[in-house]
Amino acid sequence: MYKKLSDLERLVSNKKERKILVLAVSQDAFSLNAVYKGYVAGYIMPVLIGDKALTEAIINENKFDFKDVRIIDEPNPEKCVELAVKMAHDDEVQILMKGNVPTPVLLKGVLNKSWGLRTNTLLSHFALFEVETYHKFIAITDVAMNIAPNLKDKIAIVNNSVGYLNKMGIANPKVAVLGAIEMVNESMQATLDAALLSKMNQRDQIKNCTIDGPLAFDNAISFESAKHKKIKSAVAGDTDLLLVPDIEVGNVLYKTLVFFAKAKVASVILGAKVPIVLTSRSDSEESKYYSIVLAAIG
Ligand code: COD
Repeated sequence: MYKKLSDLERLVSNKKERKILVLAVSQDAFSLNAVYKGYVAGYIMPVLIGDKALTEAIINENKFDFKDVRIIDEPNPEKCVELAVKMAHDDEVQILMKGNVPTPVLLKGVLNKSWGLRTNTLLSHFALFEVETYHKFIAITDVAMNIAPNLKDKIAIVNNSVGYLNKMGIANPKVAVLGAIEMVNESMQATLDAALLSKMNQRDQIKNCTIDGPLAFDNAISFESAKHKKIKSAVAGDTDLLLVPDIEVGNVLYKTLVFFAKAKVASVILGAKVPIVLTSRSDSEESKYYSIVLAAIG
């Protein structure tokens, strides 16, 4: 059973080849630092696209000893994104990472209809947490990309995350679909969607996982709470993946865990042709590094 983000290293350390990671708009000390750690650990081989002079200045200042690393000089951020996305589109790289560029610029490139990274499924955000008070990893989706997913979107979001958890060796992840309560209330859409997702899972319309919901947050993560409420569930108290009803719930939960519970987090965007590392400036260096390690599993 995996609990610590450092356990992710075990999952990639048996891979024979480094994954090629392209960093779009590479003149960013925080991203370069995480990329360098992943390079030194032997998990990735970076390609850096950005302003070459600025990128090299950061590399020299920090004494990053990159050997055989390609730096492609492109001062225009939009063009950097286009070049990086096209490399992933053309199978030249296996991971895309956002550097010193706003998220919407990167996503616009990723979603481009002719040279982007769309597949036949929705793109969604997958965040993996190490929480001191929980007995194993807990993943949460979607806290950063899909704003107000409908039932069809939620099916795609669950499938993306379950597929990734399966790749991580978690064969039949337990998925809790969150609501404010654990009863179906016809006025609460989240509880209706949760019940439908659970039934679809029972009927094998959503595979490779066990889904239950609606579950309130306490029942999802605590056996005692579930027992107290006499909830019979194969998921309650032992959840691997929390599906949140919308981006507001997800984002507040994510930040609450990080700021109040001092949780550690790694995250990737799934559903595109390659995993995308899309951390923000406020994420810790550790979080950026483990996001790269998480992406290298895919
Ligand atoms: N997966 C696949 N295709 C998508 C997705 C997706 N998740 N989202 C949009 N598309 C496609 C649409 O089908 C359409 O063809 C095209 O992209 C444009 O769609 P729009 O007009 O809905 O897209 P945008 O550009 O208005 O919005 C897409 C965003 C991902 C930018 C938007 O959903 C968004 O702003 N999400 C929240 C990002 C955010 O603020 N996160 C906070 C993070 S900390």
